[in-house]
Amino acid sequence: MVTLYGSFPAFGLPHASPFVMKTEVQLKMAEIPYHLERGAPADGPKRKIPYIAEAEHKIGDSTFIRDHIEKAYHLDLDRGLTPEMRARSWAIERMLEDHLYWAIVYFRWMDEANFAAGPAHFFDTLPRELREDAADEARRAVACNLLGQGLGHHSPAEVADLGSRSIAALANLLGNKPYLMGPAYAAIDATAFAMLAAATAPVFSSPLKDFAQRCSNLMAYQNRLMREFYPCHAARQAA
Ligand SMILES: N[C@@H](CCC(=O)N[C@@H](CS)C(=O)NCC(=O)O)C(=O)O
Repeated sequence: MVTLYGSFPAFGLPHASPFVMKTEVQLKMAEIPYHLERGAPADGPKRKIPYIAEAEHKIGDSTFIRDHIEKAYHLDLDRGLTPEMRARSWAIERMLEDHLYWAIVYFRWMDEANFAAGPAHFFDTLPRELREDAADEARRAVACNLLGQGLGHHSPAEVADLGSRSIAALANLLGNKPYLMGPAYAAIDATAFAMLAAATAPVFSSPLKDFAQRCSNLMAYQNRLMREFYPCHAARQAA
């Protein structure tokens, strides 16, 4: 049995981490039974979540986890896709994971109100006198990561502009198809769904969320995938 070490419901989403949501949706697409545990990045082989454990092995990074499940269970989440569609999927995945994700992180962590409404609560279980320092230290580490990645050097308006270009590209790539590659879902839909859900998470306000919410095809797609893969969460949201 696969154990998925991941995050927890937060920010009005099934998971705080879009990478955990991507992997969980890919496990559901693959119809592989799994057990979900809360994981600490420091315990993972890549010092990030998600990671999975199966028998003696621990595998980290959502892309390598997908590779592992496809090989171990002899399946292909992109079956039926042409080489050109697979190449397009990879390009979309990199845009979402290595670009849009960081714009989402920027607005979650660097915006005062969003930080207070979201990431600051990661430290709620610490003794009261330690919380503020721990939150400040984590925030400084995220600011450093954003500088290393590059987006941290830009103003909020510039990050909003760049991130919105990725969302607009995704909206145009989806067009009026049910899924990114056509009538049936493929692995890339797990990433796109998870990143869109993260960009529009209920507890945050951001220009990315405003932009995404104006893309009606993306919102219909996100809501459909939420009903398909997280029916209980979708029903709670609708109530
Ligand atoms: N490339 C990784 C990215 C995973 C990732 O960035 N996870 C974040 C949570 S969304 C994390 O563990 N951050 C904690 C840290 O960097 O200390 C993947 O695809 O799994």
